[in-house]
Amino acid sequence: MNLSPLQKARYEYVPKLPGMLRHGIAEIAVKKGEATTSVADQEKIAELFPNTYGEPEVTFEKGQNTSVVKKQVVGVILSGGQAPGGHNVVSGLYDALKATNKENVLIGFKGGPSGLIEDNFIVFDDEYMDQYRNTGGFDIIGSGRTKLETEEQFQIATEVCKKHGITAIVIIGGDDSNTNACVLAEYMAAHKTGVQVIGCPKTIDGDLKNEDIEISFGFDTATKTYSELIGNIERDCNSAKKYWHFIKVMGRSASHVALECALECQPNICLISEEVKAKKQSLSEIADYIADAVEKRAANGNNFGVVVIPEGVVEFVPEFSALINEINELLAGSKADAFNALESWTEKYAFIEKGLSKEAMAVFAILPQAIQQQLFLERDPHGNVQVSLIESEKLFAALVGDKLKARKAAGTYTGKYATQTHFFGYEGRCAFPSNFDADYCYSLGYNAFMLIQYGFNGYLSKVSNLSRPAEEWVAGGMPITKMMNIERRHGEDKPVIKKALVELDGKPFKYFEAHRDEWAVETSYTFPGAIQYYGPTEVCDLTTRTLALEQGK
Ligand code: FBP
Repeated sequence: MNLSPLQKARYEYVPKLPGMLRHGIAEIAVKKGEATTSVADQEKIAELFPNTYGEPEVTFEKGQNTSVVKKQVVGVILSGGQAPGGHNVVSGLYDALKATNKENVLIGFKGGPSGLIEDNFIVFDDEYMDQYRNTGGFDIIGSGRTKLETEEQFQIATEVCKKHGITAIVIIGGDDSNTNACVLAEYMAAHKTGVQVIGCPKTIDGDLKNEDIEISFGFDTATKTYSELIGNIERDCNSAKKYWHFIKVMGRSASHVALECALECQPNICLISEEVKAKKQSLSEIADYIADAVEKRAANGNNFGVVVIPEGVVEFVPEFSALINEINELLAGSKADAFNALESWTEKYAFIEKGLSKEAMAVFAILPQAIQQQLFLERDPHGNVQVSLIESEKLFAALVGDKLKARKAAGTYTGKYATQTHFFGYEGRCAFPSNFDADYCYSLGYNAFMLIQYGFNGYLSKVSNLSRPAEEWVAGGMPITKMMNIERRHGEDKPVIKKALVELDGKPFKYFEAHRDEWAVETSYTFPGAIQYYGPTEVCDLTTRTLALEQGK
């Protein structure tokens, strides 16, 4: 492998552990807290998880290590979308495991959860591990989106564990993967397999967050990467003064990523999906809202600006999700064949017009033709429209253009409107982890092993007090059942970890709300610049504005 100078330098970086884990394995003691209950639906969750419910929160502290010494064989899985820092979770886990006992073994299941079922694995050694320290990506073992949720999969997983003598599995994933980790932990306990299951909170989307998980790993680096790019575009935009840039940022459903980028960069407009839903805004209303800013800025001679759009926004527009449901219905099963047999777009349009309700057709009709066609071309394996593939940055650029044309005709707007569109997503998921993510992830992995060593099952590795220097971070674990509630999924009541959307009464949104009118009209851009790995702490180790605001900083 050809190594860049930065990669070589990052190999030398020593991630910072929470102070309480810095004294060496022999001096890590465990302190149990109060018994826990789930965030909601306590009776039902307790009934579903009789072996793992109600366990106490735990914290590690300096003291004598009293864990039982036995050989540990640990399996690790990376699950779902990449997030910077995943490699450091593995290296933290590996280092703690080896520091406890040189005979301990770490097995990596390849390609995500399916690696466990297919028994596709590697055994880590120092040489292999060292190639991945402090690097981005999940290529150390790969990742995948297979869900571990059926009894049959659990049986196979148990067999695979038996074969390797596995004593614990660490699942590094988002809310769904950790929900499944919790179900697997209960299965392992109920069947007395002796296998412990520990989760680690990952996702750049930032929606695995609650009173115990302050931030999911990867969010810090991904938002810093997008903010750098948005800041650069803001500078370009303010230099050339000729384009409105519409920038879509990743985050499948929650708008945490968009909000954090807005707090970092102060663009003219940032849409927040959760607000769109709460206010039941229509596409036309959103386009008018953006067009108002374009018009006001044009009146000041500023025919340029930056609009940030969260990836999932269209799903939060009530009339748009109603349209999607009707399209899914219109093309369900064999009905799609009749549609596909039509040759011209005019014929197809007539078919659609006949099939949709008047309300849905009204929404469909205002969409640019390219988006209309996307809705009928891009289907998932179940035949449903893939909303995440809709180019909403182009959609809003076009809808605003229509509004401005009308305003020009009415004589209220006289500016120039030229657009550029961008999507920032995958480029943020595998960046070299920021110092924060490198430290946080290493700590999560190290800590996960301490949970294993002390015999805990069905716990999430928890590191908190994160807006303070790493020395003051608090390491421990929380039963995953504590984060569960019952939700209706695919027509069934299921125990799941509650997904955290942007809270409209939360401090980050309130701060944004208090400033956005000014940002819309003025040019108040801020330029975060590239992630800094070396230099003063206040530049290199700083975490997100979201976390700082949430923690009252
Ligand atoms: P996770 O929730 O698994 O962490 O993935 C997040 C994400 O990056 C979303 O932001 C994005 O919508 C999605 O993955 C893209 O998935 P894919 O890699 O399958 O295209």
